[in-house]
This record gives sequence, structure tokens and C-alpha cells, in this order.
Amino acid sequence: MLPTILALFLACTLGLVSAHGGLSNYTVGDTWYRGYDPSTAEEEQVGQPWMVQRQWRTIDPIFDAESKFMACNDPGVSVGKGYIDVEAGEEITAVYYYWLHPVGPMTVWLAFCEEDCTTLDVNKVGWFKIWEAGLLEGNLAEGMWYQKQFQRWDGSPGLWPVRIPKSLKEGLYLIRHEILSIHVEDKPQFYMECASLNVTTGGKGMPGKEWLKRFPGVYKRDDPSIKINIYTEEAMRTTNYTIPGGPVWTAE
Ligand SMILES: [Cu+2]
Repeated sequence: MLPTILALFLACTLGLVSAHGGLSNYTVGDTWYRGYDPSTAEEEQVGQPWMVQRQWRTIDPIFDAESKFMACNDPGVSVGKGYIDVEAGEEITAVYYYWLHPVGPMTVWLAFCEEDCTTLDVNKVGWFKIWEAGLLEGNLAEGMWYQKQFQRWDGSPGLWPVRIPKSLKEGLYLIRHEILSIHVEDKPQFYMECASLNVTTGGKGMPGKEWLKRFPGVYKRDDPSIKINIYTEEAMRTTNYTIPGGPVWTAE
């Protein structure tokens, strides 16, 4: 094992249990939207009119790619009536505090809510991917991943800006940010959070049925991009990685 890999491996399997995390806040332009905070009392957050995010109980990951909590974390229920206002074509930035995992893909998904995002059954709705980033260069174990670029060792928050497709039809959507961390052999860690989004001044674009996927259902436990050991000789020679979940929807 090379020194860099060893260091990475130790950091992620021994001491830094608290290195788990999640999506804390969102920003659109100068506007901040507070998300759910698992370390703050539930009573202070549940039922608040400003709450835009679905509830997640802990900063621990979901380990099972076929879990029902793959949609919007555990429990993933709606606990507030807030919406993030964003124009189609505008950027929304997800803010993570102390994100320390380096390896694996990051994806963003939307689901159309019809009239109300708070009543949406996140396991039954059709999700479509609008953004993804994985291995940027180099090999699986030592290469530069977007997730590694995104992490901040100096304690400043990790910022993940994503543009809402400009031609997307206006309306209410759930937005789902997912980080898949694969630094532990054959033990993928999924981190996802969902929030209610009010997309204004959009276009006419809506994905057809062929783009819509279910969580769980999108991923299989034995997908070679999910159940993976990046510390093998072969992985050291591999410079491509297929991001699971199919292609990104590109609005016409
Ligand atoms: Cu972790």
C-alpha cells in the first residue's frame, strides 16, 4: 500500500467516525435557507414554517443501496412548509460543514411535486438526475474526485453549486443531493438530503417517463460502481468510473 492510500484509508476507517455529515444549508444568490440539523432539538425544527428540508435523524450514512431511506434519508419525512425559491437557470448552492470523505460520485436529482412537496411520497415519485460529477482525473484510489475537491480540511464549509436547468418547467420540485462515498472496501456510504424547491420563470422542459427513476430501485447492491474496492492493483490502473443511476437529463 502506498503511503497516501494508507493515510486515506486510516482516516476513514479508524478515528474519524464523526467525519460523517450532511447538507446543512442552501443558498440562492444572497438568500440563505436553513436545513434540518440532526444535532439540534427536534421540537425547535419540526413544524416550522421556514423549514425547507426533509428530516434526517443522524449524520450517519445509509449503507444499503436498496433501502427505502435511499430517497431522502432516514426518516425523510416532511417537517416544514418552506420552499427554496430559485429561477430556472439559476444556481443553488448546497452547504456542507466538515465534509471529509474524498472518494465517490456526487449527484443531484429532482422530482416534480404537482401541488405540494410536503405530501409527496418520496418512494413513489419519479426522480430525474440533473447533475453529476465523479472521477475527474487519475485512478480510482489516488485520482482527483469532485468529492475530494469539494472537501475542506481547514474547517470552512464545502460548497456545492448546481445550476437548475434553464428550460425546466416552473413548479414545485423536491431536490435531492446525494454523495456516495466508497473509501471503505465493499461498504458504500450514501448521504442524501431532500428539500422543497419552488422553480420560477422556467421553460417548457419536463423529462419523459424514460428519465424517471425510483428510490429505492435506481441502484443495485452489487453494482460494480457501488460495491467496490478501490484499493486493489486493478483499481490503481483504472482511470474511468461509471456514475450509477444513468445519464443526466438534458432539457431541450
Ligand atoms: Cu463518514
